[in-house]
This record gives sequence, C-alpha cells and structure tokens, in this order.
Amino acid sequence: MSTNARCVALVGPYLSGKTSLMEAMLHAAGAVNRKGNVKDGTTVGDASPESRDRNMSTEILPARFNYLGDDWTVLDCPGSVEFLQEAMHGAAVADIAVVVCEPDPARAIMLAPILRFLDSRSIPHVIFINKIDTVTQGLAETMEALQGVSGKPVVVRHIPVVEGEVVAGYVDLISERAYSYNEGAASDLIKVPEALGDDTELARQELMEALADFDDTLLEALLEEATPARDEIYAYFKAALADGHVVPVMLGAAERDHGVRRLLKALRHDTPDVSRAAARFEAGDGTAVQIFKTYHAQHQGKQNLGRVLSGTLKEGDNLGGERLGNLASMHGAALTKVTAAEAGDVVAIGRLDAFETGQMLTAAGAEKPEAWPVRLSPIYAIALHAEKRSDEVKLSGALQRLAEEDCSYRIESNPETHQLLLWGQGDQHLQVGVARLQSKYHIAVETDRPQTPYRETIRKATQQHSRFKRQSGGHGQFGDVVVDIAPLPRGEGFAFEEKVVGGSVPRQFIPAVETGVREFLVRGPLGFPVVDLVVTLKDGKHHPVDSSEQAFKTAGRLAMSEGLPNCSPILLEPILKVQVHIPSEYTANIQRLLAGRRGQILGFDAREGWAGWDRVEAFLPQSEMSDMIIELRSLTLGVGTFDWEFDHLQELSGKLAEDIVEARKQAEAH
Ligand SMILES: Nc1nc2c(ncn2[C@@H]2O[C@H](COP(=O)(O)OP(=O)(O)OP(=O)(O)O)[C@@H](O)[C@H]2O)c(=O)[nH]1
Ligand SMILES: [Mg+2]
Repeated sequence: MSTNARCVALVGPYLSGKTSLMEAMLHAAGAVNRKGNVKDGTTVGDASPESRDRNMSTEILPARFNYLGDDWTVLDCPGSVEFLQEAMHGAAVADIAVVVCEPDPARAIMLAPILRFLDSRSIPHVIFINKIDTVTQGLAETMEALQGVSGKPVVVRHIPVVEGEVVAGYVDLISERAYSYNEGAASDLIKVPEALGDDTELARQELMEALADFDDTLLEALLEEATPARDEIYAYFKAALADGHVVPVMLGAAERDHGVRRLLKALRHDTPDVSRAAARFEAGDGTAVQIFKTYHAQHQGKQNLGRVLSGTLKEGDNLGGERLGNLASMHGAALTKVTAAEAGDVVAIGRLDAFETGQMLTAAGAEKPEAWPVRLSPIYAIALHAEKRSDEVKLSGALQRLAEEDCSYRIESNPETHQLLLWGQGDQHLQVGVARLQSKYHIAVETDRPQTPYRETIRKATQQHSRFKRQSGGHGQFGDVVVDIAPLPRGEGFAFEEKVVGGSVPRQFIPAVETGVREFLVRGPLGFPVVDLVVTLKDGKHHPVDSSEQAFKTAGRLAMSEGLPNCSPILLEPILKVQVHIPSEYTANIQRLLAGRRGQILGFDAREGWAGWDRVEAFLPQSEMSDMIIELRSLTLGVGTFDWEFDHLQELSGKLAEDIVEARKQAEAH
C-alpha cells in the first residue's frame, strides 16, 4: 500500500471528542467530502449499531487518510474506562497517541488510567485539549491539573488567544506565530497580539527549559543565553516527544475544525516512524504483523486487524503458520481488498480462525509478545440465558466470539449456581455485549443477577444411625449404617473415613456409602453445598440377599439427611480480598464505602508507581462486590478500580443469613 505509513491512536476520557476529531482530521485531509457528526450518527467512526445507539465508541475503528503525501491510519478508540482494554490495544500499536480531553481541570483526573499506560510503555503522546470553543477563561488551571495526572512533564505548545470571552486563536510557541481560527476552515496567520507578548516569552522559556532537561547541548545554550535556531528547537522537541520525555499540549475544537490542521502538521512533523513501535514489540527484521483487534462481521466473517511492524506482506504469503489469502484495508467499517501491505500499514486479514488479538505473526509463528498489554481482570458480571431455548447452543458460540473481539469480557459457566455469567468491566460494557449478541447473532437474551456461591457447614458433631429398608415384590433392599459426622477446620473440604470392623458393612459396599454421602452434600439442610466436615463410617448391618450398592448408597444419603440438621448447620459466605485503587483524595470515602458493604479494611498504602494514588486492601463479602464498581466509579469520576481474588469462607448468621436461606428455598420451590 504505502511507504512510511504511520498510525495515530485517539484516546482519552469518554465524550472528550475523539470520534469528532477523527472526522475533522479526515475532513481536513480530504478523505471525506462531507464532514459527519456524532449527533446525527454520520461519522466514519462509531459505525456499529451499539455505538450509534449510545453516541459512544465501543470498539477500535480505523480510518485512513493521506495528508501532504503521507499515508496515515487513525485509530478511534473508545474513551469509557469500561472499554480501556480497547484503548490500550489501539495505543499499543500506534506510533503516537493523541490524548483528547476537555478544558476542565476537574476532569483531568480522568486521563490518569490511559496516561499511566502510555507512560509505562513509553508510547509517545500529545494532549489535545478539545472543545476550546467552550472555554471562557484561560487554561492555567487545566494545565496545572494535567500536570498533576501526567507522570511526564506536560509542556505547553500553544497558548490561547482570548478575545472577549472566547478563544479566538492561538500562538505556537516554537514557530512564534499566531493564528486566528476560522469556523470549518484553515486558520489565518495573524500578528502575535501585543498583550500576549510577555506570556508567550515566558511560556516559550518554560518549553525550552523542559526540553533542556533531556538535552545537554540545549541546556548549555540556554545557560549561555544563546538562542538556538528554530530548526534546532524543532529537532529537540521531536526527539523529546519520541522518547516519551515530554507531553506537549495542543488546543482545538474538533467540531469547528479549530486546531485540526495544526494537529495534522504537528503529527506529520513529530511522529516517529514505525520502527519504534516495532522495537517495543521486538519485532526483528523479517515481516511481522501485530494483531490488535478482532472483528466478527456478519458477511465478511472473522477479520483480524494488524499493524505491519516490519517487512512487507503480500497476498498469499505464509505467516504465523497460515497462508494469508484475504487482505484488506479498513476505513470505518468498510473493507477494501488489497494485495500487499508495507511496514507501517494497518491491514485486515480475513477468514483465518487460527489468529487472535495480541498475537504477532512472523515467519516463525504467532506468539503474543511480552509487551502486549495485560488482559484486564473482570469486575462485574451478569447472568444470562437465551430467551428461546433453541438458541442456547448458538449463544455459547456467540459469547466466545464476543470475548475474541474484546478480551476484557470473560465467560463463566458456574456449575454450582448453574448460571452462565458474562463478566466484564462495568454495566455499560456488559449491556453493549448483550446488544452485540442481538445485532450480530440475532440472539435475544434475558439477564439476571449473578448468584453468590454460598456454602454451608456444621458446628457440632453427632452420631447417626440410619437404615434403608424396602420390601417390594421379589427381593428387597437393605442397608444400615452408623456414622460419626464432625466439623473440620475451615478450608479442609470433605473427608470420608471408615472404621468398620468384622464386616458389618461388607467391603464392597463401603464406596457406595461414600457416594451416597457425597451426593447429599451437594445440597445441605440450608440449601447449599456442605463443606468442612468429616464423615466416618463406623458400623452397620447388612442382609445376605437384600443388601446392594444401591441400598447402601441410599443409606449413606439418609444418614446425612437425618444427621446434619442435628449438627447446627451454618451458612458460609465467600469473602474476597480486594485491592481498591483510587486517587488519594477519595481514600476516606472509599473506606466508608467498604465499611458500608461489610468490608474489613486490612490497610492502605500509596499505590506503587502512581503518584497521588492510594491502594486500600480489604476483605469483602462476594455478595457485596457484585455491583461495587458502579458505586466506586460514581464516587471517583470513573477512575477508581479494584482487583479481587477469593480468600476464604466465613460463617454468616443472623437476619442476613436467614434471608439468604429463605430466598434459596423460594427459588427451589419454583
Ligand atoms: N463544543 C464542542 N463540542 C464538541 C466538540 N467536539 C466534540 N464535541 C461534542 O462532544 C460530544 C462527544 O463527542 P465524541 O466525538 O463522540 O466523543 P468521543 O471522545 O469519541 O466519545 P467516546 O467515544 O464515547 O469516548 C458530542 O456531543 C460532540 O458533539 C467541540 O470541539 N466543541
Ligand atoms: Mg468516540
């Protein structure tokens, strides 16, 4: 397709204007004739029904354009934290990320998750403060807030020219030129307004000093009060950006085309070529394609979208152990057949089931590189089943595809609660998943709350003598057992022992007694699996004709159903260990939230590698975790998250336990 093709990912908080910015970039570059907008659902991005219906991006969508002779792919990534996995994948393969945000200091914290990711991978990035048309004051506070969330120095590239109460243009600090915005068109070059002279000089000085921190030659020049030539400054700037040392901040308004051409020019000038991205993945010299997105399209089948990190790819080549027969370029949802792709290009590889997102295809095979982003662990689940029984089989295949498209979904079939669970990153993430099942596979599902896998145990030991005897027609059935039932320490599970002497229960029937006992323990007197107990078969009786395996199995069951209620059964609830990550200002609130959910705080600490963040550790009942992410996000502007793992089972008594047992009885009666 092209040489020196580059790739830019648009990331940043939801609703900041990424899809609008992609549209404006495409329009400015002449790749679309009519500029669409999000409100009317006419953008190249957000092509899927799930995105259009919600006015939000729900997956990576690429578009292509040529600007001043260079080929570009732009990846419009979703902004919601619930789709962070997609944004990480988009940014991971790009040469540069544009972090789009709003000019609101209170919202700057929303950039934290993606900025941390970009910093950790040394992915070059700039911040684009969008919606500059809504600003009525300066940007000093926003800049300060952005610096607060960025791990790298944030440097002002443009300062706004404010006229009355609107931002009418900007001064570029390197070129020292000023521009006045024109609605829907390129800006006009103007004289730097006199009133801004001092501000410009000061900001320019700061920019130079920030760059000098990473370049000794520039530092010396500044110390000697020499003025470096403009070309040199551009070079310093480009190097510091490419190395991820500084994060330049630019301004604009996607919907009005303000600052869009300036952004394109800056990208053209400053974006490193694909070799840096290739180095991040240790791509080597031969042809390497990093797959970063999988789509299941109705008519086109499975498409894997990959970035060619090095080498050339031709139709029919063997890569990753497969022959690549169907290559296409992708623009929005539209695929156009191509016969080859060069380093830097983004290419869709069709109809190969063997490949999946995350793999790097080379002549040697298809491996996930170490630098590939980790899979986010799921934090929220719904139970679902097909509305029509006949769709059940189709449903499990569709769910598997859903998780192939976005690996931050996970499917769990819980044998204990008999529920099929869809796990994901939040309510909206799961609702989008359910909508995809409908739009792509025409499966209507009903959803439900996931059940907590409670257990029960006993607190007292007992001895139980039970006899199963039946006389019907020919020969009857007879089994008689004496068992000791006793509690075991927490976490020991179940043990069966036998101390039968003198053949009172013949050897061959002892395993049958154990089977009967185990069968009963699946559902104890309170309605849940029974754990942490030992059952010892001590004695019994048999009948030379009527005794059988079946009879002793039934006797084993009977001994449990008659004996366990006398052992003071008690409910056990699963307790998780959770690590909640939040900006420090919310720590006190989060401790209250956990306490309100019967959590037991174990401690809190600074979050490693995240300046200004805390990590609170707590034990939390699993039943209280199910919708916690919703409350956590609403308290933390969406950025709070948690990790969890099962820790132990804990006795639960009182009203809460009674309600749970009652609800279980009701459910079983249905
Ligand atoms: N005032 C103003 N509004 C804008 C501008 N750009 C986008 N918007 C509005 O901001 C809203 C969000 O725009 P999108 O482009 O969908 O934002 P996004 O970042 O792609 O959102 P997600 O994909 O959900 O993360 C829409 O209502 C746009 O009309 C702008 O320059 N000025
Ligand atoms: Mg969007």
